[in-house]
Amino acid sequence: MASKKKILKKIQILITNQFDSPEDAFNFFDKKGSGKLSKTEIVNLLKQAEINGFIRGFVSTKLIEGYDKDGDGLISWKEFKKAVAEIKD
Ligand SMILES: [Ca+2]
Repeated sequence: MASKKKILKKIQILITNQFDSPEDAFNFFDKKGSGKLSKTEIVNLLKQAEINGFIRGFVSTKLIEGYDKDGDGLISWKEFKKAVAEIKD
């Protein structure tokens, strides 16, 4: 299984290479325009980041567990921004 580090690197590359800013990436994947990313929307992000299909579900669950600070099961823009900053480190 791909390491957490490799997965986060792929996400970072996606955001850096395909979008002008993390905000652009967030808005692109927030298909419903709810201001929050659902598990399904995060799975789409992982697909775009070329994360193996077999682990996308698991990885999205782990990402939500790690970055959903208010515990609503969704990743808000604020939480996303913080996650992107942490990934960069
Ligand atoms: Ca949240």
